[in-house]
Amino acid sequence: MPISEIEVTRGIVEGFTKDFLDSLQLDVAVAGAGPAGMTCAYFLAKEGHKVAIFERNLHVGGGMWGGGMLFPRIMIQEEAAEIVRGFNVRLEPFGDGYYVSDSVETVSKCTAAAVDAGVKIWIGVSVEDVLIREEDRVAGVVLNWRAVELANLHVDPLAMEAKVVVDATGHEAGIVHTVMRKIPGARLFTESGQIVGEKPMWAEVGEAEIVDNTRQVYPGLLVSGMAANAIYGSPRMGAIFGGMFLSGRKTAELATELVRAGV
Ligand code: 48F
Repeated sequence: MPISEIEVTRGIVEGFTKDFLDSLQLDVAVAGAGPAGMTCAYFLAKEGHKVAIFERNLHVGGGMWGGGMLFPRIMIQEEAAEIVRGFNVRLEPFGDGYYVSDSVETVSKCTAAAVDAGVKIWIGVSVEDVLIREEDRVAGVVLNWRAVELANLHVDPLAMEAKVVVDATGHEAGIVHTVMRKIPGARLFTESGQIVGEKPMWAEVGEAEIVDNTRQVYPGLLVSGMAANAIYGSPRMGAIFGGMFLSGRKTAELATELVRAGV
């Protein structure tokens, strides 16, 4: 039975519109579909939360695809292995307490797990700003097409409400930077109240500190993955990824607490 172009168009627009409208009021909005954002969203969806990820690229996976210097392998430590195994990723033991996995397999399977758990992933969509409500609480995401940004077109964004917003934008920590730029005198829940900034590579320290750095950094706004280290002044760690998965899982736990507390 042939299908007309108009029916193809209707199917796509109706499907998109239904899901988009359904996402207008989220429990948790995650900016960035790297390992941290994806893991966070997966655990939240498994708990029954309404969660969406907004990824400005056309592809998900963030810095994971390219492994180390384009060798498509990533290193994962024992502490994070159970999370990655939960995505059905095959892990090759390496030395004492470490594993190597195929980065393409890891991205694909963790994406599949998140989608199966109920996460909605919007690609080509940038979080360009946040919604702010009483007492400067972050209360949602302001969205635009990445293509609009790249073309430098003056097009107003749309918005979705969320009880909690997660900055999982990696090294940029773009959502926290936006909050600091747009709210005069804003103070983060860091010691100085300011963004400390990412330190040069030191894998051992970066991995040791990332879970502790995974916190609510501003009312209604959590930092996850490399964004957490970038805000709290910890080192980067290169192609070892266990901390990203562990940070993602902790972010889900913190977000769950905030959603339950009705923040
Ligand atoms: O960079 P990314 O993979 O962050 P992560 O989950 O993991 C970091 C590791 O990949 C690696 C590392 C390992 O030791 O250091 O760097 O913390 O994923 C971040 C994603 O966020 C997207 C970006 O395209 C990437 O896919 N992103 C960044 N800014 C925005 C955004 C934005 N404003 N709106 C939507 N997506």
